[in-house]
Amino acid sequence: MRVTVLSGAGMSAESGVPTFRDVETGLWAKVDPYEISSSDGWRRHPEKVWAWYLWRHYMMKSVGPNDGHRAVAAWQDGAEVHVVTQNVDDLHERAGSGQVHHVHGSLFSFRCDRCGVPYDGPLPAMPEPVESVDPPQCRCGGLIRPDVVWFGEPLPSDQWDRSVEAVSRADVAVVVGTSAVVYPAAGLPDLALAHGIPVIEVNPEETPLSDRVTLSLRETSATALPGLLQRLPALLG
Ligand code: BV8
Ligand code: ZN
Repeated sequence: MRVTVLSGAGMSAESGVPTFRDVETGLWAKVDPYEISSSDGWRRHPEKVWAWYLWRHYMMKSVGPNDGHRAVAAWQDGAEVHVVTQNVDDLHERAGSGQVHHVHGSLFSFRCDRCGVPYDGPLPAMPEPVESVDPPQCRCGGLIRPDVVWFGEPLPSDQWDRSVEAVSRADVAVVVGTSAVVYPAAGLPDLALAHGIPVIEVNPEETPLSDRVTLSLRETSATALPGLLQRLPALLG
């Protein structure tokens, strides 16, 4: 069986990683996640954007995959599993998933925002979150940025193409922990439905997808995913 998982920030919530929505209440209440994750935000105040990403990069060292990530990795024992994730963390990989497509990039690689050369130089230590840190400079005079996709930027075509293929070839798609508002990623469940592929949503809250998917489970990812594949025949009838 071919399973394609479409995951968002809710997948990492039970690992202690704030979602974009939590960000409005938690640690970063005073920043607008949509503004700080945009190319305009980077142009306006790169030091604030750099501090946010550096903190999120460091925070990943203190968290680990949860039962949801581990369940998706375990599904590989009996199925062909592709993970298409909007998340920039590495928790799916750390849980053991082999086919992970990051449509919005990653916190773990950096590049120059002018000449594009990859940066693997030293990163300043960040024991606790600070509001502003000057990003390193490239020899060309450009600034070092995270390899994430900001609002207003195109998605990496190789990751996107592999994601569209993984959705189009799936026997079932499982959409987990996403508010389904950011395009084009939010259009992938509809692509599955258009191919007649059953789509199961796992989210404790309703989303714009909920009334379109085959089945919407009001459960958290760490609760629903461990037994989900075994439940599929009964759930899909
Ligand atoms: C592009 C990376 C074109 C950085 C992110 C007007 C209309 C339509 C579209 C647009 C428009 N204006 C602009 C656009 C396009 C725009 C867009 O869609 N905007 C939206 C806001 C309307 N999209 C773009 O700009 C994209 N690029 O279109 O380029 C182009 C083409 C050619 C040339 C130039 C340009 C780029 C979008 C990528 C932005 N980058 N992330 C980073 O991570 O820092 S987006 C970021 O937010 C995430 O990656 C994710 O995609 C998005 C939403 O986050 P979610 O993952 O859904 O998480 P969220 O917090 O929102 O929700 C959590 C969910 O989990 C909730 O539903 C909650 O109930 C649930 N949950 C909570 N706990 C649990 C749980 N679920 C399960 N278990 C739990 N325990
Ligand atoms: Zn450069």
